[in-house]
This record gives sequence, structure tokens and C-alpha cells, in this order.
Amino acid sequence: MTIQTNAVTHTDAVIVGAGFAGLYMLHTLRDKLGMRVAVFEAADDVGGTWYWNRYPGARCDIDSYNYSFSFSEEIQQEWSWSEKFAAQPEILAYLGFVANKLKLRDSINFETRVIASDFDEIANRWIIKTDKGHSIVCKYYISGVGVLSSAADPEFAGKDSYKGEVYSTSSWPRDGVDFEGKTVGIVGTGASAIQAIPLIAEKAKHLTVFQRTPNYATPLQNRPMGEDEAKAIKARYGEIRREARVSFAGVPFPNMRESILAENPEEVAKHLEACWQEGGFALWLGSYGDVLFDEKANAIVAEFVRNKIRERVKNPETAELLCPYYLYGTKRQPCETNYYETYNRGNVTLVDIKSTPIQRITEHGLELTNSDRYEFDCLVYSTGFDAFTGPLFKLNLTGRGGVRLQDYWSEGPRTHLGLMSHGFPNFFMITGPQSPSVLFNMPLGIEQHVEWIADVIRHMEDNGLETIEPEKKKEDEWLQTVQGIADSTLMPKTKTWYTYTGTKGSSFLVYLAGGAAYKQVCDKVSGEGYAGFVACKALAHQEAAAL
Ligand code: N01
Repeated sequence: MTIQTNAVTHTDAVIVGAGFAGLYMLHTLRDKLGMRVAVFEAADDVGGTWYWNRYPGARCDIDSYNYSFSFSEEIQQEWSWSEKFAAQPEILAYLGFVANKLKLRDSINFETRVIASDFDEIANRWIIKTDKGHSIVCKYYISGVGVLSSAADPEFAGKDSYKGEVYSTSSWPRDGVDFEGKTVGIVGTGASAIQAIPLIAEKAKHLTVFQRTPNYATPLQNRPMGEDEAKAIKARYGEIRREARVSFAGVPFPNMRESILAENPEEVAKHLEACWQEGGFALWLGSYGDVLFDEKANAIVAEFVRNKIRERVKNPETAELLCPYYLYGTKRQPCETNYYETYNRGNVTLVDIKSTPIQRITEHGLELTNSDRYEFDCLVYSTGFDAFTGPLFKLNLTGRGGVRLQDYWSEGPRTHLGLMSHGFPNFFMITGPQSPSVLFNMPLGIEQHVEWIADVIRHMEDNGLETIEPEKKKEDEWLQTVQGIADSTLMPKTKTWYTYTGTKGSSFLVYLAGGAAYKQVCDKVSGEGYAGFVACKALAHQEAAAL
């Protein structure tokens, strides 16, 4: 429903965000459960992360047909992908198509940001306020804000003094940017920058890349999707989805082998090369089972990728600067198209800002700590996100007792199943921290979360329940479960946005046992009548407040 700004409105559920998560949640609650639902979305259209991240080169890096909704056979059959790995405009068009098909736009309040979210313990309702003056009271409150939707803008000294054009890959102008004949500087060499740099370099007069840490980028190997291929996929979509759901990352890699250490070097070289040629995440998640568990196994793939970089980059000094030395795959592996060849161009310079960091931003560029100065017409920040907690904290949630989520999570996120937090009744997080989230096929992971949340809501309505929230002790157990799984891998050994670091230690934010194992855990909880959750009937809220 769209909401009037001049009155308090009551509704069953409020959803924040109109990306993959918000759209499917809306469809499920409104059209399957028959509820009154309002969605708030900051952008002027649907798309979520695919609305904002429209920088040149943005595209998905798991196959398009896997990176899409599976809940509607009609949508699967009607939509056709033009490339193996769809580019941002096509994914955005797909989400627009879904929104039109399911008539979702009528329920979305666009260009509206939630600014406050308070749980009223007397009424057992959430009161949501927006920057447009809405005040809306609802029983169920669901975050579809995603993990990577709050940019992390570094506070460089003098940042505001820069007089040229400034862009951020995480909120790219709708009409694009014309770099033709301009000098450009880009800060950051993560997955976004690695996609954008080759295309900016093709247009710019000169591009200077400021790199703090190089990454193990591997070829995407994108290509057009033939009509016959698309037909064949559509004919066996059911099977494709079944295979995806039971795979570790929501994308099957059938050529995965058990141990790199158990094979002879010639065999290993052949298999790594085959994975390299296959593209996408095949090397990272589909080469050998021990790569992310054993440092010796890991070192073999790391050196394989470094040798590829050395082969592709002509200047040996530049090549060495582009070679990463952290444990392979412990940061999210970027996928690239002509990234390394870009450094062979005469109009591209790579600058190491690890040894000489940025001292300050100047009127026309930036200055490093060794006093080297660089000037350009455009400055692009590709410096990543305030991942997981950033977008949730922006909702300004206060739960029972007026406790802010920021305070409850002051030593890191506390959730049960990555879906709910104690003291924040009836508040659900789609792809929240401590769920498989970013290390599982996002659309399929979102579907699993939406359906689990919808089942909880159905259960509550059928049983006359007013509130539900996890027991505090279950959060402790889940934290230990998630951390224990992560500690059995190499992943926590590298400092990344997958880890929350607080004053008392750090915790891993992704459930790493894979989406299939995670679904089993969630299904067991619901099968046992939401064991580990406390649900209260009307009028019993004071008891819950004492929990
Ligand atoms: O962000 P990042 P991203 N001074 O955090 C550097 C998803 N994604 O937007 O590594 C100087 O990876 C920072 O340096 P360092 C994907 O999950 C998906 O690129 O911290 N440099 C790094 O180089 C991905 O993991 C797709 O030393 C600074 C860069 O900025 C996630 O989004 C495509 C700095 C940030 O890299 C984030 O990727 C793109 C400072 N103060 C992204 N602060 C798909 O294909 C930061 N940096 C679906």
C-alpha cells in the first residue's frame, strides 16, 4: 500500500527495500498471505543494489539463470537472459519486469527513507517513521536492506576541498558518466573497481588507480547466451534449481575435486587451468575442497593466480604490485574482464598506496604521504561498504526497553539464524548477519529467508500470537556455531568485511556450512514449533518484556 503522510496509518507489515528481497517478501505477504503491506524504498524505482551500483562494468558473477528468482515458473519461462553473466542494466530490467508482472509497484513508497523504527511494548507494534513524514504502525517489520547498501566513504583529510567531479561506484549517476578525454583517479581495487577500471580506461584520457591491497581476480569468461542454450536451460529449470539449492554456494560446481594436495602437480595444473577457463567462481568455489581449509593447498592456487598475473601484465614491477599475498579466496574473489591487460595501456598508471597512503585530498586531486601529488578531472571512490550492520543501523531501531540495535550489537551482531534478534520482536532480517547471505546465491538465499519468515508469520496468525523473538541464549549458541564453522576454515585468517571486529574480539558474520545445511537448520527450528524462539499471545507482552 502507498501511505498518506498526514495521518498515522496501521498496516500488517512494513518492508524496507525494493530489491530482490523486498520484492519477493512483498509478493509473498501481500499475494500469498493476503496481508496489508507497505514497502519503503529510498530510490525512485525497484532494484536495490542493482539500482544504485550502475557503474560501468557492473554485472553478476554467477550465471544469470542461477542469479534469478526460482519461485515462479512463469517468470522463469518468460524472461530470457542475453549473456552468461548479466550486466547491471539487464538485472535491473529483470527486477522491473518482475515488479510489473506481479503488480508490486502499487505497494511501494518510493523516494522514501525510514528514519526511525521503534517497538511499542504496550501495543506490541512497530512504529515506523520516514523522511517524508509517514508514521505507520505495523505488527511485522522486515528488513530487505541487504548487506552492501551503505557505502563506506573514507574520511580523507580535505575531502570536501576537491573541485572536480566526484563519483562513487556504490551510487553511480543514473545517466552515466562521460569520461571521454578526461583524466580520472580511482581509489580502491575491490570487486567493483576491478569491473569498472577496464571500461573507464577505454574512455579516459588517463586513469590513475590507487591500490592499497591487490586482489586475486580471475576471468569471468562472459559470453552471449545462445537461443538454443536458453531453451535447454528453460526445459530443465526445475532440475537446475534443485541442484543449486543443495550446492554449497547455491551454484553447482560439478567438477570440484577433493584435495589439491593429493594430486600430482601436472594433474593440478590441468585442473586449475580448466577452472580458470570455466570462469566465474569455478576456481574459488569449485576447484578443490581443501583450498579454503589448508594453507599448503591454498598456496598452490595463490601462486597459480600470481603466475597468471605475471603472464598478463607486461611491466614486471606493475605485475608484482598487482600480485596479492594474503590467503587465496579468504576475501571475496573478484571476477574480471581484461582487468590485468588494462595495466598494459599507455594511459593507465597504478599507484601503491599501501606503502605511501593518501595524505589528503586536494583541490585538483590528491597527495600521498611522500608528498607525491596527482591531479585529475574526476575522482572515483570505490572504497566498499559498511557491510551487514551499516544498512540495519540506519533504520534506527529501538526494541524492548528502548534499547537501540547499535547498543545491543555493540560487540557485534547477535542473532538467531541470522534472521532475528532478541529484544526486537517481530523484526526479521532477510540475509542478515550470521546467515549464509553473501556467500550463497543471493536470490535463492533470499527466497529461503522470505519463505521461512512467511511461515513464521502464518504460524503466528493461525495461533493468535502477538510477538516472537529468539531466546538470548540461542543467540550465544548461534554465534558459537557460526564462529566454530568459520574457524575450521581459513576465512577468518584475513581481515575482511566478513568479520566484525569490536573491542572484545571479533566474530565471523557469514554462516559457512553452506545454504543446504543452513536450510536444514532453519527447517528443523520451524518443524519443532520454532524451538529457541519465544512467542507471546496478546496481553502476555509484559512477561516477554521481563525476558
Ligand atoms: O568493495 P571492497 P567493493 N584508502 O570492500 C579500498 C560485492 N560486489 O565495492 O582492500 C585506500 O571489496 C580497499 O582496500 P583494502 C562483493 O560481495 C559484487 O569493490 O581494504 N583504499 C579495497 O581495495 C564485494 O566483495 C559484484 O586494502 C581504501 C576497496 O577500497 C563487495 O560488493 C560486483 C580505503 C574496497 O573494496 C564489495 O566490493 C562488485 C582507504 N581509506 C561488488 N578504504 C558482483 O559481481 C577502502 N579502500 C555481483
